[in-house]
Order: sequence, then structure tokens, then C-alpha cells
Amino acid sequence: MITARAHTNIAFLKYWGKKNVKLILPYNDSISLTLDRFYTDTSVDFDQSLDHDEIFVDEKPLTGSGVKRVKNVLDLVRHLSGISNFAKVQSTNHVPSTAGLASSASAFAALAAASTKVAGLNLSNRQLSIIARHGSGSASRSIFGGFVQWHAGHDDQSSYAEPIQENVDWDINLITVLINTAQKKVSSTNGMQSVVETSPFYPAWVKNAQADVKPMKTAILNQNLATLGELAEQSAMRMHATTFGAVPSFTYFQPQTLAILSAVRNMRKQGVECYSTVDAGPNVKIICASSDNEFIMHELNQIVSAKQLVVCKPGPGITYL
Ligand code: 2P0
Repeated sequence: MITARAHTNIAFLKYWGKKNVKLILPYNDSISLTLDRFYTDTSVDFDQSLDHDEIFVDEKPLTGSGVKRVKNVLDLVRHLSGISNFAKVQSTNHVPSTAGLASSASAFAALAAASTKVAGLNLSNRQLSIIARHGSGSASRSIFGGFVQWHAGHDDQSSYAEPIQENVDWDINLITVLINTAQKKVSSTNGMQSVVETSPFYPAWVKNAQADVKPMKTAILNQNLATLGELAEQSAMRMHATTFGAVPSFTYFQPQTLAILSAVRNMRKQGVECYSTVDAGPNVKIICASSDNEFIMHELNQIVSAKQLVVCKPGPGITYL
């Protein structure tokens, strides 16, 4: 049995829409930061005594659409290794229970790493990224630490992630604002597919996202927080704009999401370098320097409680436990 650990990542330039649904090939490149605080540990064992794949997440049998995705990854590993046994998979998420951050990114990155290693495959991280992508697009990026780019590519082998800067040696933080929601959410998979098929804003999204790749990489390499933050906030707002244009229209924003977005803009007006990003849910993540954490947390405390705030720093790529 092998256990691997992978950390979640937050996209600064979003992945939003598949040009090939089966292979999970995205329309545009995306850029993310792997985080230190949230991660998944996954153990895999191919066992000849099993008559089906056994998959447990947080000690409960996995149900729903995730099962097929896990089997896709296991089938790929069986195909590559020649192993025919079924597998026992046990996955534990280390994320706050109310976060809505339980991420398929860390889960499938850890699964790709553990399953290939236990099958005796000695793969490069690029190959692991391709295998993780078959489980979930964003998982391709969680193989690596720090700032990562997922190249959209045009076929299975050309769509992979690679590091822009693995060891982030500058003072960048991400404050996660956990906003609870009672409303049922549209999954990111369904949300992005609906947008691709129905939103007239989608072509504009693809064109602008791809154009932002180079300036965002430059901002990262120059440690330019202001440019990086502005581009990241733009990417998030443009992604969410596509959902308003979908038929039927939908949004991931909740009232508190808007309140936090507004607070961040106000702090910026006061000269604090802080920027927002929002994924397929109501939580806001604030990009800033740690020297401004105290001020920002104090301001956010007017809107949410202290326990809804989690400060994250750049995190590592996959490790084996
Ligand atoms: C991202 N998201 O770049 C974007 C921004 C959410 C919003 O990647 O269908 O769970 O499994 O490939 O990876 C979340 O989507 O979707 C995601 P699938 P995934 O982080």
C-alpha cells in the first residue's frame, strides 16, 4: 500500500470549460497557486482478493459521479502497468468541514500519485499530471507546489501542468473567507458545461483568458503582487460573468460574497494591496502580502467571524507518506 499527499490549489487564472469532455481538455491554459493548509491523503492498494474497487472518502464509501472518475484513473493505471487486480482506495480530506473547499484537485492528484507508485510505475510528474487530469481538470495542477501552469494542449499527452515557480520565495498570502451556504450549488463540472453550451459570453472568456497567460507569468516571475492580483481578480470576475449569461442563468455568489468583494475594493482604495478571487462557490479568497494580514482580517471581521478566515501560504507538490 502506498499513501500520497496532495495539496489543493486555487486558480489565479481560471480553468472554465472543456473542449474535450471525455479527456478533460480545457479551452484555455490556467495558472494556480498550491496552498499549504488544505490537503488530501490517499492510500491505494491493488489487491487480488478484491472483486471490485473499494473506494472510501473520509471513511465512508464513495457514491455518485466521483466513483466513475476514480475508476477512470484506476483503469488507466491498470492499463499502463498491466495489473488486473481491483484496488482499495482510502482518501482523507484535511479541510475545514464547512469550507466547501473539499477539492477534487487534491483528491485526484493524490490518487494519481499513490496508484501509479503502488503499481510500480515510475512516472515523471508531467505524466502524473496527465493521469490526475483524467479524474479532474484542476487536479493536474496539484501535482506541483507553488505557482503552476496547466497547458490546455490539444490531445491527451499535450495537456499537462508544469511549475512556473515551485518554491515561492516572496511574501504572498491567500486569506480564505469561508461563507456558508444553505443553497444547493451547481457543481463546477455542470456549471462550466452549461456556460460552454449556452453563454454568449463564453467566446470572450476564452479569448481574454488565453491573452492573460503571458502577463500573469511575468507578474509571478517579477513578484509583482499588484499586477498579479489585478489579473487574478479580473479572471475571477470574467468567469462569473459567463454564468450570468448562461441559459438558465446562475451564479455562485451569495450576499456575503458581494460584501467581501466590496470590502476588498474599499481596502484597495485605502492603499492596501489586496485582490479577490472566487471559484465555483460562494467563498472569497483574498490575495495579499502577509504584512497586511492583520489589517485585512480586522476589516473582514466586520462582515464575518474570525473562525471563517483561514490564512494560507504557498504549499508543496505531492509527497509520499
Ligand atoms: C479552477 N475550477 O481553475 C476552476 C475555477 C472552479 C472554478 O477547476 O470537471 O473540479 O472535474 O474538470 O477541476 C473546478 O473544476 O472540474 C475548477 P472537472 P474541476 O480551479
